[in-house]
This record gives sequence, structure tokens and C-alpha cells, in this order.
Amino acid sequence: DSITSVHVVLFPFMSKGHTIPILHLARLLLLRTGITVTIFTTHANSPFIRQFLGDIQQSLISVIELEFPSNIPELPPGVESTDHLPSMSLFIPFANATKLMQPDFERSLNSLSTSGGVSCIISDGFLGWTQQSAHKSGIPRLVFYGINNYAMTITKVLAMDRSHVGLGPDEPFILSDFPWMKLTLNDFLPVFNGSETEGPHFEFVMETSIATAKSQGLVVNSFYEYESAYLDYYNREFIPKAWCVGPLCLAEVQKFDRPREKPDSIKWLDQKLAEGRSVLYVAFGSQAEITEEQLREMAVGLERSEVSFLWVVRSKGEVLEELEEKVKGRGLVVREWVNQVEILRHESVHGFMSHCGWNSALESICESVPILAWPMMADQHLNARLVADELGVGLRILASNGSVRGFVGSEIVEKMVKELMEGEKGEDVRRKVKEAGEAARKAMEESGSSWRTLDQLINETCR
Ligand code: BUP
Repeated sequence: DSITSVHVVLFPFMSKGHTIPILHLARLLLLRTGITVTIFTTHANSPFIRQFLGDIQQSLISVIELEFPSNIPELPPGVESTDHLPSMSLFIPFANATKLMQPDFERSLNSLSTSGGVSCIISDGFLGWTQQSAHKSGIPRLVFYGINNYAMTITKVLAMDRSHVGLGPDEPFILSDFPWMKLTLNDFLPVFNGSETEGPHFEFVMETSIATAKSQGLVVNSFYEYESAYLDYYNREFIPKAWCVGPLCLAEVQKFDRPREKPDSIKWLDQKLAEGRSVLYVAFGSQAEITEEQLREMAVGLERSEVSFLWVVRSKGEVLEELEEKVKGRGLVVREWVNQVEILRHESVHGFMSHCGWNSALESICESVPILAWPMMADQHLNARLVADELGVGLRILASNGSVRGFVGSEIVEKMVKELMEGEKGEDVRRKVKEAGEAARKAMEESGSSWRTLDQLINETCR
């Protein structure tokens, strides 16, 4: 069944972690002839998007810039992405502000509809209000859900299974449909584990979940082979249907083959490779807020581990300057935006200490780099369970008191870094992540499960 004249509208949420996978999806859609793509964003987010997709033929893709609401009292002027919020406590005012873009979005959607039509809208789950716009225009909406089937499914099951009610936050329990899996209430956000039942965050989750339930389907950045039990369960018990079309980061593959000047971080990795050293890549994503005290323990642990490391960090301050001084030559601290996939792909990189944002975890798996999981917020605790306990492609950092949340001392950091890079447990993890990487690449080949699923999804929904 060939695809002819399909026009897909993509609307990512304004943060790098939510935008990047949708841009990969754009690339994948455009590999199929007959598909054109329009991406909605705001003025300030548009340069990143245009640059990211700079190699794509202009006639196949257009970017429409909407006005981001100004004069929201809580938000600093000019901030159009959660990456630039002074604190994640402003997430809800930010997410709610996006709703003010609705009239402008609908006007643009109408003019696109009259000039040839829109086949479907794929918008982020956080942009729940786009469901209404899609409904008014008679266009199917698919929800881009940047989380995996595991997190998606057990969060829903937890909401219905009351057997955990009254347990302490770190007390282990199991859900009867998944008896092989140990959980604690601390693995879930308070809005999902029953401890937060009102307030702006709770309302936001309710509102977006209702919009998702009305949508035509979920586009999931994962692949069937690794989460089949959870995906099958989800599609048997819940609606709308979930479609696994990832790992989307594999759409990036062709980009580094082109000749260009290497960034300094890559040159540094080349040098480590020449010295025969394996490098631990350290990054906690674009959103995590780490206290000064915790940062110090990370730095001391890394210093004492004696491994080579490249740390991409958003925090400034003395701790990191002191560390750089102490580990000159062995460790590099980078404070600017890097291409993470390119780093993970580098031959010298043999481990990733990561917050387990789902994109980062997938990128590591795809490059067969073992993960040292240190989740901070959002769905990251569940991702860490998936990575370490289920898939066995990583080891886990736990707090000094054994909890999945809380303060981690430098001795734990040191021990776990050594274990991942040189230890026996690391050996097993390395073998498993190699297999996982191969399975991921297979899923994304033209005959693979994710490729076929995306074709099916377009044929069934975007007409
Ligand atoms: Br930092 C950084 N370069 O310098 P996650 C990140 N990234 O390419 P998030 C870079 O941003 P959550 C940098 O490769 C990944 O695709 C990285 O997404 C890229 O984490 C993305 O890993 C980050 O999902 O938290 O967005 O910080 O998604 O869990 O809210």
C-alpha cells in the first residue's frame, strides 16, 4: 500500500527533550516518498529546528512560527522553552501559557487546510489543547508520547490497582499483572502514586490525559522487541492504540558522515582513544536541577574513580572549576550544547552516567553504551528501572539510604563508576547492551518492526 500525498503537521513541546525526537520523526517521515511535513513552533525555538533539519530539502518541510504569549506574570520575558526557565517550578505556568497559542494555531491550520489539506497532526502530549483544534478542523490527532511502554503501562495499572495504598515510599511491592517486577511508590511522580490529588500539576495531568484519551493514537519512541509484554498489555487494556516507531534517534545516523570541522569535545575523545583510555560520558539532560551539595559529591566520586570522563553540564560554579583543575587531562567539563549522539557513538566512550531521560537512555542503548542510571525527575525513575532491572543494560545509582530518591554520597558514585567501567557486573551489562543496540537497529531497518509500524500508522490514520 504506497503512500501518496500525505501532509503531516508536527507540533513539538518547547523543550529540547521533547523537540529532538519529533524532529527525528520528521526525518523518518520524509524518507518515504509522497509525504510533506509542516512543523509548528515559536519564533525563539525555530532556529534550532531549522538548523537541526538543515540538510533536508526545503520544499518538503516548512516551519510555521507562532507568537508565544508575552506578559505572563510568572514567566520571564522572552523565555519560550522550558530549557530556559530559571526553575522547573515554573513548568506549569509555562505549559499553561502555550494554550494562548490556540487561536493562532487554528488560523494557520485552516489556511493549510484550504491550501491542499492536512492529513494528520502529531502533537506533544503536553499540548493537550491541540486536541480541540484538531477536532474543530476534522483532522485526526496523534499524541507524541516521549515515554516508553513500560512507564506508560505501569503508571496506568498503578492507578487502578489499590494494593499499594498505605505503603511507605520505599517499601517494595509488585503489581499482580507484572509479578517479575519490584517497584516502590518513590518510582512514580506524586501525581501518579496517589500522594498528590489536587493542585495545578494534578490538574495539568488530568487535562492532558483526557485530551490524550480523545486522540487517535499514541506515537511511542520505543521498539516492540524490547517492551513487547508492556506494549501488548497496553493495547489490550487501554485506548487509544499505541504505536512503537523508534528508537527515533537512529534517524540521525547519516548526519555524521558528511565532512565538517569536528567539535572540541570530539577532538578530545579522539585523543583519549589514541591514548587507549575508555571514557565515561556524564550528562544529566537539559532540565535536571542538581543542588550544589550533590554536585560536589558527583565531582569527588568522579575524581576518585580515576576513570577518564567527559561531563556535559548545565550548572556553573566553583565545584566544577575545582574539579577541572584536579583532573586536568583525564576529565573534560563541557558547558555548551553538544551533539550527544555523536559523543555516544565515539569509539572511546564505554559508559554513560545518565539521568535516564528517555531520549538519553535510548541513545545510549542504540550506541551500545552501558548506562549508569541516576534518575532525577519526571519519568526518569521508571526509565531507570527499565534500563537496569528489566533490560539489564545498565547499573543503578541508589541514594545512601538505599532509596531510589535522595542524596548520593561520593563513595557510591566512585564505586558504581568503577563497577560500570571495569567491574564484573559491568561485563554482563556490556554484553546485554550490545544485543539491545543490535535489536534497536534491526527494528529501524526497512523490514524492521518500527519501520513497518510507522507505515501502517500513516496508512491507517493519516489519510
Ligand atoms: Br544537555 C544535551 N546535547 O548538550 P532527555 C542534551 N542533548 O544533544 P531531558 C544534546 O537532548 P526529560 C546536550 O541527546 C537528548 O536527545 C540528548 O532528552 C539531547 O532528557 C535530549 O534525555 C535530552 O529525554 O529530560 O529532556 O533533559 O525528557 O526526562 O524531561
